[in-house]
Amino acid sequence: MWNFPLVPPTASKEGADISLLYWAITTLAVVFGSIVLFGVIYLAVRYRADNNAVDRSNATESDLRVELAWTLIPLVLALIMFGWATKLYADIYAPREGYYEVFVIGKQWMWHCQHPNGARENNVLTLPAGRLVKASIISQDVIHAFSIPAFRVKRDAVPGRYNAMYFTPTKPGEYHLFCTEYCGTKHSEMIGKVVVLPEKEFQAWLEKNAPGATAMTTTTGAAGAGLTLAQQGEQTFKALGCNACHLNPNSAVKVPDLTKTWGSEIPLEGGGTVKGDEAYIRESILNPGAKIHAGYQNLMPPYQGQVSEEQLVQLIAYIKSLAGVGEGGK
Ligand code: HEC
Ligand SMILES: [Cu+2]
Repeated sequence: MWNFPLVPPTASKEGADISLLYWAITTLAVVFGSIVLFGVIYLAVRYRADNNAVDRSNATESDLRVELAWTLIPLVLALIMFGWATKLYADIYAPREGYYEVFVIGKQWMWHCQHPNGARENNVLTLPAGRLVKASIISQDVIHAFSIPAFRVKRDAVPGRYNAMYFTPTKPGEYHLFCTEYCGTKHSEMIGKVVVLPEKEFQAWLEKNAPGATAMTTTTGAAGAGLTLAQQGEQTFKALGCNACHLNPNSAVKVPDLTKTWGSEIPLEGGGTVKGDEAYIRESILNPGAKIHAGYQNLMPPYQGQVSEEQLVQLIAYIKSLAGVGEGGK
């Protein structure tokens, strides 16, 4: 059937709020646009050169009341729109808690998604309806943008940095997923779908797609079969030899306690502190010299070029789990 909707469906809680703002601004624009347009047409016709019926003798040159009205009314309306939009943006993009977290890695030209239980998907993101979702988005190569029009959200996928995006899918169904930042030859093919399932079906889906389960959708091979994301991280941790120093009572090198890294304020050599979050852990692995934990020496080898984005996501999940942090943050 021919189907060409003018606006995408609205399928998230945040999307409903954004749609309301969108239609309010559109309505205002149409109303004021019409006043101006029809005013112009009316005046152009009425005061056309050959219309002798109008009296032009006492033409008003200026009127302060009119000037004030068309300055102040639009100003107030613009400020209201600004305030409304800013509040909405801040509410939607501010860190929130109690979420279901997925990691999204953009690469030329696909989206790779990882779930906490270890399930992986390419160009498909399966999510539960009615739960707050946090997508931690990063790129492996160039800048991409992760956009779900039905949820009215989008966030850049930037190399070297995790960008968080929060939303609450409300309606089960299938929705478009786009890359909305030109990223090379096959940018237009960097599309996929978001599948929203009712909670129960979602749990069943998770079980079925957990690595090691029979109906496996894994494309990246056996690494970490049967393991959650954090457990895959533990394996990676060992495979990369991190445990030669960390979490090793016999380590020859004095190292910070990784079970305390996540979520704490870490004192830095040379003063200042940094929050133990994804960004800090990522940098500590790739380029440990950038920020030295106070009281320790710059003895950790840089792993830049030796760990993939997928492994970094696993390592972060592992270090997070060491701090006793389960799903949902905090
Ligand atoms: C040769 C020993 C050594 C190895 C191997 C090593 N590290 Fe480190 N690591 C250190 C030292 C020393 C520090 C503290 C100095 C600093 O901040 O760079 C540190 C700091 C860290 C920090 C910051 C922790 C904090 O609380 O400030 C993280 C995270 C980390 N390492 C993760 C890893 C991971 C993951 C690996 C394996 C990919 C690894 N390390 C391999 C020695 C090591
Ligand atoms: Cu892209």
